[in-house]
Amino acid sequence: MDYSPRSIEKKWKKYWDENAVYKVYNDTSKPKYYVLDMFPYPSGAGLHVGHPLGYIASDIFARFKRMKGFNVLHPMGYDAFGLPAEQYAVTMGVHPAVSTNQNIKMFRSQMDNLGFSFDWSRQVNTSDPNYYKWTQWIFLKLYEHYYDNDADKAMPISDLIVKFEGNGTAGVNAATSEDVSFTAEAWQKMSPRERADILMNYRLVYRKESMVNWCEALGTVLANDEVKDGVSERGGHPVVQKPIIQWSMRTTAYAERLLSGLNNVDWPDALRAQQTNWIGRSEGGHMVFDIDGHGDKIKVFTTRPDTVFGATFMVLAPEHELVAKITTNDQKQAIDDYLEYVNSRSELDRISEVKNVTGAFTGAYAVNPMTEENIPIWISEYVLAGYGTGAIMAVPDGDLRDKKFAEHFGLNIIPVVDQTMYPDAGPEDKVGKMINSGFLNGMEVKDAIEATLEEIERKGIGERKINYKLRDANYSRQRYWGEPVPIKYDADGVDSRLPDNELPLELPEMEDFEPGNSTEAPLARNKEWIHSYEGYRLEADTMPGFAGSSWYFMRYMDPNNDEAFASKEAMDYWESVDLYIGGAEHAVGHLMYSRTWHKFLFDIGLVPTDEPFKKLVNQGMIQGVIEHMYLKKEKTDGFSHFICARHAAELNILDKIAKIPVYVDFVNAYGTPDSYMDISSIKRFIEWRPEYKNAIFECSGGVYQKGEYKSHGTANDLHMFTDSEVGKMSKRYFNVVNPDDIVNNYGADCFRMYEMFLGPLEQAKPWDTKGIEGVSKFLRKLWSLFYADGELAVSDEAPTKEEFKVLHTAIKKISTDIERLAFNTCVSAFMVCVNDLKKLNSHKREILDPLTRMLSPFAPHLAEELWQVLGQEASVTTADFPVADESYLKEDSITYPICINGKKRATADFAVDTSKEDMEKASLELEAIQKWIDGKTIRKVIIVPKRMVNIVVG
Ligand code: ANZ
Repeated sequence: MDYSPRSIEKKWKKYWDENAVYKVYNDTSKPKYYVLDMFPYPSGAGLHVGHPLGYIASDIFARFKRMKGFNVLHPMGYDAFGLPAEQYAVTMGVHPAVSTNQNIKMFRSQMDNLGFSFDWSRQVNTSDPNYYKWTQWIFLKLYEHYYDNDADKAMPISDLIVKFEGNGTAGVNAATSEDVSFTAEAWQKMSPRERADILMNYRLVYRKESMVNWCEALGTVLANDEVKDGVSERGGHPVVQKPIIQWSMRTTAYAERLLSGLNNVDWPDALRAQQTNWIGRSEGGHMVFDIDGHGDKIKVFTTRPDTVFGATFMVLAPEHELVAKITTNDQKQAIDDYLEYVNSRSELDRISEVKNVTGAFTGAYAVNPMTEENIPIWISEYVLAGYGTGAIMAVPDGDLRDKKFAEHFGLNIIPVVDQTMYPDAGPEDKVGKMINSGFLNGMEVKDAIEATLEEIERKGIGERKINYKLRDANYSRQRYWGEPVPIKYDADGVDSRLPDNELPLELPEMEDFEPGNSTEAPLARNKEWIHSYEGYRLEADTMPGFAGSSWYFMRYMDPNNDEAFASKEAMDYWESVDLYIGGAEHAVGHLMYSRTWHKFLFDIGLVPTDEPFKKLVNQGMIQGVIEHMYLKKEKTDGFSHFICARHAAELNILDKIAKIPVYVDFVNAYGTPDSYMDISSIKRFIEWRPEYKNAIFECSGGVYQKGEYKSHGTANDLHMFTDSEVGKMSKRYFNVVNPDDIVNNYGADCFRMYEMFLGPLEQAKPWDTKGIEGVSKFLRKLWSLFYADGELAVSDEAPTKEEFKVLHTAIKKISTDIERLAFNTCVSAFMVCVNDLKKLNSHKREILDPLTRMLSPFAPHLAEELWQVLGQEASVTTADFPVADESYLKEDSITYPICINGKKRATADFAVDTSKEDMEKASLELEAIQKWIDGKTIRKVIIVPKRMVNIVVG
């Protein structure tokens, strides 16, 4: 029988399906292991060969753990709400629910094709009302809690109300949007609307007017991580700043715990560093400056309080509330002009372009609390409204931006830190001795910072403060395709929640779901739905894409529960994710949001751990080969003129060339530097791009045009070299490889092993279809250990020591490498093992049985078939993973070269445990040695264990 992946794979998929082989029970008698993939959003493009890389890796690991005796949870689902799914629907002119379902079917069939061991009975779909009921429920829990800084956890808003009733804000230390303080009496006197507004300042999801990234083309507000270089990440549309009222999530309340939690997870250093920078903790102090002739004061945040004697001016963010108040009549025009300029700039422009120094003087002066000198107050775009207090004391000697500003506008510069002892240090290094700084003079910077903080606290003009760059996450989308927010407003605008028994608040069917060109969300147009509660108006914004993905991994534990998002028993058993594999692009999005939600759910006792993902691995991207043809920008005799890439480079005319990406399969032997198109590929190219049917193709070896060629030799000599590079796999470059095509040709097992063989999981690597042949040959060779010349060849003879050694060497290598997720070296170890067995002509059952079990995580279909060939009845997935027997790996004897004065004169085999004395004696007795030492004096015999015996004679 020959190896036929197609029929084998079909047979075993059916078997797995019919026998529910991958169904997972919450069987607490076994130790658990949870392997999670980042679930895909079901886009219309389907999977390409890059997507399954992580899925194959996690599947191998899940299967391995199962065979090691663990009860393994390995689920899959769909992140189906959100912008991408909706945009696809809009482009295709179908309803998102319809396109999402179609896409889910396609994804499912593509994944099924690859032989994954997912328990599909646990599938989640974030756009399914039975799922988003719980997303809404968790949202309401966030809404009903605030962050108590003293308890360092989330607490019920109802407790806060009790505090307000008793003592007002006295004794309340909570995470808020704004500092507020009031008495119990004031609270009692407030209207319901006023109270609602106060509570919003505390809720963990809250409404607030905020400047948002407004994208006209997408008709929505974008999160910061959806904006790249001032345009939307999807589609590259312009983004401007606009104030609207919307929901936010108080992620900042968790900043410190998000940071410290990174010490307790096994994540890649690069990822932890990204989150650390994103959180951006900085230690310093608040300091208050009087304004000359005004009652108001300016509060600044500084990381360098020690430099206060060098603070020669102040800068407010243009949006700072005091700007209008303190600007003098003389300066009003200058300030107004400047504000107009700033409005045209995005936050990103403002922080990235430091080259141009811009600003305007308010005409007002502050008083430096240490020098008691008057210092001018300016406004400038480099001070951001959303960070610290939106105001700074400017120290030209300590901060480069302040220095540039002072130089540009001719402001005073006082040196305050002498760094001559630290020739390599810059201002940011926080080293040096204080000068011109009163009581700080002579102190080292670090001590001076501490001394200043003590002094300002003593004087009552400031206090220590830790700031974070992290911002609260935007939680509103003015879009249709998302979870409705279960909040209603009465006629006075007082918000309240929907009761639990009204959940899910279902997204209504709407024909016209596209975003309009205002900030109003599409749901607001559905008057019937918006007013479905008598006397109330429902919230029209929907939740952001990250809502559903912030907790989906908990739902897999108990996916069909209607009483809770998952039962306590299920969560106590599965606990949290042991291994999470996914793309590095989610570092500060999904992975921040889900950690925040998880910490919140932990605070209120709903999940058993503080961190959701113990170990995390980012798989590298699979890249594509990009092929370009060279087209001359100028036509020749009115014809488009393609030129051989090599030739163009030689002629040095690259500036006169346009690069046209072409389908990689038009190109022969692609891969740098020898990719070329022959006449048949040029013909296929013309069929694909008929606008070039008359073009001139100037190849190496001749010219081709309109079906005719002029060549020095035959048509076969015409080679049109292309330009190959490794880059993104993308439709744009016509280099997308669909896994289904590979599976059709080679089988899923071959595809799986080949993807792993490409290189280390974490590394980016180019897809190269050529290499797959090697893996396919390997599988056929493996098959030939079972079937020789089409006949069953398995024998019950006892294996030799050598055969056992080959097998156990592979078991040892593969089992350690799987644990390290080094699947590429596992595949090589399989290849070495099969080659060696082939050389030994081994067909023994005692060897093939463990080999088949070991193969099962990698090539599951083939392993099932071979397992059956070996006469087994149950699925190989229920068998144990083989264990290496070290006794087979020990060398019995070693062949030593026996040298005289360093020259090899003979060899001898010694058992590994032979003593040095015995080796020396035996060596000297060898006949071949005797003749060399005859009559000479033996000065020394050197024995290097496992290496050599050297006899020194003279
Ligand atoms: C005086 C000073 C002297 C400063 C000195 C630095 C060096 P990080 O580490 O980023 O937190 N700053 C404060 N708020 C700002 C805002 N809204 N926009 C722009 N800059 C702001 O840096 C904090 C420092 O950045 C603060 O310390 C402040 O300048 C500035 F030798 O105060 B410093």
